Amino acid sequence: KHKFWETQPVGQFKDQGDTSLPEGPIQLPTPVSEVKQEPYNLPGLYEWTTCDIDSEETCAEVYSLLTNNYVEDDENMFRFNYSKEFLRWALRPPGYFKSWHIGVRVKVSKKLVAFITGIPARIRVGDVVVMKAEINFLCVHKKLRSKRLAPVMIKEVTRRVHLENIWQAAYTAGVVLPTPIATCQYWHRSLNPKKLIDVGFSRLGARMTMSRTIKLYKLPESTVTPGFRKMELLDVPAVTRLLRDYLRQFIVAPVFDEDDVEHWLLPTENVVDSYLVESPETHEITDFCSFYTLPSSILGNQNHSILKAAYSYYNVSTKTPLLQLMNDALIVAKQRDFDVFNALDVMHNESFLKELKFGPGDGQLHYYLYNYRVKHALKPSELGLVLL
Ligand code: NHW
Ligand code: EN5
Repeated sequence: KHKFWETQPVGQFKDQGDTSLPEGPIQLPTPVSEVKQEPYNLPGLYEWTTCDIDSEETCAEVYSLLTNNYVEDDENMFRFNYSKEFLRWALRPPGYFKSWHIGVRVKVSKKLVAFITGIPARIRVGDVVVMKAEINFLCVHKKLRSKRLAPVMIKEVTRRVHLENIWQAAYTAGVVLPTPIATCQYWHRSLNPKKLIDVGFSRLGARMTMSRTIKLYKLPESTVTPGFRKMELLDVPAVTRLLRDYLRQFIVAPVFDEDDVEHWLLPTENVVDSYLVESPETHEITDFCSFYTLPSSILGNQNHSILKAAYSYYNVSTKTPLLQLMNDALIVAKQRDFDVFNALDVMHNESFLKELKFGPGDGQLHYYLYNYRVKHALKPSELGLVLL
């Protein structure tokens, strides 16, 4: 059934429930000198390219490939529209490898037709911290689908990750593959219900009118928590401590140092927003919340072409109740003109989703590890990791 995935060091469906298999790496590392030195072969019309995302021209080519060919919902009404600034942010974290930004071009025309990326990350699984690659932005042009290009791209990124002496990876997907370590649910909080209904993102509830719906989702004009403010560069040490302490409780979570926090959480216009609560008395940083900006193209609507979505990222509450903190996050997202606020049921998110009027979406997100077996699938609330 999975001709490619059956050959890979990942948990297999047939082994599910076999508790005799040990937790940990499935294949042992080999010396880097023994890693295949040449790229995998592509079908003859295509060639590999390493994408220099710093180059405005290359970044624009990647942007246009993804904008036209990346992930859609199951009814093909919306397609992710990651911005160029977002792609630069997502692909250039501390210690990134340019060689992990891999494209495929048509030899004659040089047109970019496929893409896959890795970035390095330290991730803890249980008590074990491993350097991993996070794999994302796998995309094959719509006209080249089902030609088994994806397996070659996955093997090539694996080879280039191995060349850096890294032997594990983490990735998420909307499709079921062998085999998820966890399956999460997307939840959506309407901020602009009229537009969401107009474009088919949501529907009028039973016995609901448009004006009752608008009233239902109405939010205060300004945030309510005293000391709630945008994160600044000076906050990086305090936020790092807060986040590291918080993430220790989850079975799978990233291990962030100050450089990671500066990169991933310091606000970047139209990419990532972070807010914190500074105690008006002690000036202690007690709480933190963040979201990233990922619009979707609206396919075939007369009136609207972009859905502006915020995605919950990392949130930490020690003093302010999480419910109140996230309500303030919704308020700032509304102020900044987002149409919808999305969240997964990871970490402690379940504790606020229903009360803050999020509703379950029609999409799921499956989490995977490459070359690392876990004994049992995890609950979403045991995950402390959010991938972009
Ligand atoms: S998930 C988003 C993936 N991208 C999209 O959905 C965009 C729209 N779709 C496409 O571009 C986030 C194509 O449909 C793609 C497949 C390219 C998805 N992950 O070429 P063929 C990520 O980027 C398997 C993994 O004929 P295609 C995470 C499929 O099961 N495998 O298909 C990426 C089949 O194998 P099987 C996927 O439709 C993680 C084979 O591909 C997959 O033309 C990557 C068919 O290939 C997916 N999302 O192209 C893994 N979708 O065994 C990283 C399909 O079942 C692993 N397939 O026969 C770790 C590597 C690093 C290790 C380091 C130690
Ligand atoms: C890797 N980093 O299906 C990412 N989105 O629910 C790749 N549905 O937006 C993995 N179908 O439910 C991507 N509205 C996997 C996700 C792919 C995209 C996807 C889903 C997630 C989504 C929307 C629109 C559905 C349109 C028709 C949805 C309902 C909202 C409603 C608001 C009011 C309260 C109830 C829910």
